[in-house]
Amino acid sequence: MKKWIPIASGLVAGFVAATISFADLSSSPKTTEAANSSTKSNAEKVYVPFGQKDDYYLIDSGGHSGQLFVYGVPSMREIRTIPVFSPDSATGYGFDSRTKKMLGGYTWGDLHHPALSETNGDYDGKFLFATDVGNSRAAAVDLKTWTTRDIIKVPNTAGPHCAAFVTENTEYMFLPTRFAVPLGQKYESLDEYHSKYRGVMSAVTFDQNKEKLNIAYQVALPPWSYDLSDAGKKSSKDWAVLTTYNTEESTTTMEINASQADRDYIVLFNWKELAKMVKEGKYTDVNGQKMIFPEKQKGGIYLIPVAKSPHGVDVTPDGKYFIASGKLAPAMTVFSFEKAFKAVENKDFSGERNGIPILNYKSVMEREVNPENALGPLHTQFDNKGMAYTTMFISSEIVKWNPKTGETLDRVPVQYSPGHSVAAEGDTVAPDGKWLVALNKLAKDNFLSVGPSHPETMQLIDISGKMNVVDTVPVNPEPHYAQMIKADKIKSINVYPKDTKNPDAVYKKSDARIVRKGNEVHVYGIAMRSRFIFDAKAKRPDVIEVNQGDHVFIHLTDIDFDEDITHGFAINDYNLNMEVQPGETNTLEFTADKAGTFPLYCTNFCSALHQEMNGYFLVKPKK
Ligand code: CUK
Ligand code: CUA
Repeated sequence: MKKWIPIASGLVAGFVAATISFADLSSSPKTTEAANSSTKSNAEKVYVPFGQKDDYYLIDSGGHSGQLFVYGVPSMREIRTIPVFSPDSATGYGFDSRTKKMLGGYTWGDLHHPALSETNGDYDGKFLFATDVGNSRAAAVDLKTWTTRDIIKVPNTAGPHCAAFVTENTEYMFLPTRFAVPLGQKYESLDEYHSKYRGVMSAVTFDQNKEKLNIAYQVALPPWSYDLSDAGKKSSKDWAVLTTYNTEESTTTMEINASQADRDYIVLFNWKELAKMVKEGKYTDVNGQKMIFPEKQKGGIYLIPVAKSPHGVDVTPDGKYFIASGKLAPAMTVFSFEKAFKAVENKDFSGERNGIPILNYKSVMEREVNPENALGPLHTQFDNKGMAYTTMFISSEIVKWNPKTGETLDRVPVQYSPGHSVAAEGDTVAPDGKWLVALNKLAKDNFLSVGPSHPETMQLIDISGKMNVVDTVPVNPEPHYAQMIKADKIKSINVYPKDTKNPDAVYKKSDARIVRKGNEVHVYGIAMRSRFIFDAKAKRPDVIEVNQGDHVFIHLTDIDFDEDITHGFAINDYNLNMEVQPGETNTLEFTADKAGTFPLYCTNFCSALHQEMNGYFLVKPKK
């Protein structure tokens, strides 16, 4: 049993250590005997016997790895890595022409908040969205194939950290920027920050049939930093909220300067009203985007004062409240949508900033909740009874509380410093209330040492009764947020269906061929157990021969329509690698600039004769 070690520094640590002990917070039995039996029953809770499957998928953000990690719950076994914003040589992601083009030359991303698509406020298991803070992009992942299908670059903005959170029927996801920049990211002196810089929010749509992301419109919010956002639900479904910090508009030493004011704001906006403005042509064209300037186009956007430098804001499953947590203030503040709508209607304003009206705090605030000694509240999740679970970054615990009364119901220490937590079906109108996973920033002494840098951790917490931490597993950087969905909602496919309309696909061995058009060489090839066929009629069907300088397209179809028979394709010393999954057709496009003899081979173990699955790529030197 781990000791509870507060990780906070200075005064705070002393204060916490002095006032909270492990025994106060933990429900764990104290005798060794009892601890053993509790450990055993916990082990049984996470044990999924061979042949049986987990009940939930946990899809975890990979932060600055640019990837997503897929786990099973309750076993907490890692099943898969899905590359999204970074190339991945294990799958050839970013090497084949479709994904290479999609990555647009970027070799990394910072993926924070995955969001599942919703229908009527419930996860529908079709798509997952995520944003990239590092290079201002948004992505859509298809959950039939678990592959990234589209990536869009978001202009006029720099780091859409706060997303993605989708509206009730996945009409929009809102991408407010973390960093304010001049429109078009043009050069402007920081002395002009107030007048020339903006914190742009983008409203992004997704066409599920075409699998295409699109920017519907943007809003030029004041030059502040925008943090977490969430969409309304049920009676608040036309609205969305986001938190702000640095409303001080400081341009240096943010650590100090962005924490001066006692209050920052929540931005509350009605996306139906904004969409209507755009439809009526009430916008300005900025670098090809439809931009709403709130100081010119009044209505639809309001500010609500909130305890300084808030981080998270979360809408309750019933859609009645939104809860903001101040990382610097020890309180969670519950606001009422109904009261906010009334304040909007009555023009119950206490002033305005940058042309946006500020709603009267007292009129909208429901209650401030401050559990004793709970420090650093960040993000809140919910169970099936509407109870809230807030991560406490500084006091390293999860606090369960009742948003309707403010009463603290339960607390459990986690190891250590949780950022987000995620509940089963947590962002829906009907969370499951069975599991909560704490996404911890620090592992400290939890695992075998692998040097100065430690992994982050995830802890599985049984929330069906008194909170009980049943498992701790290491996870790659960085678990910012995750989604947990019932496994039976996901309809993965086992093989790609034949696509007879795809001109690059070849399903019959005798159709494999190499076509030359000037200096363009198109290989229409086949991968199967256990050989390549590039040219069915050639003396050596598994050899590709080109001239130096030729532009080469290798279209490869895996004709093993068989579960789990994926082939790889790599050309030695050409820095090229891709995979073709069962039934899939994929293309590598490159210039054969290096003359010589280069073996090519299958990188993915596919049969007893996988080692024989190879050939040659011959490049005849220029005279
Ligand atoms: S953030 Cu709050 S802990 Cu990117 Cu959601 Cu990481
Ligand atoms: Cu095909 Cu290994």
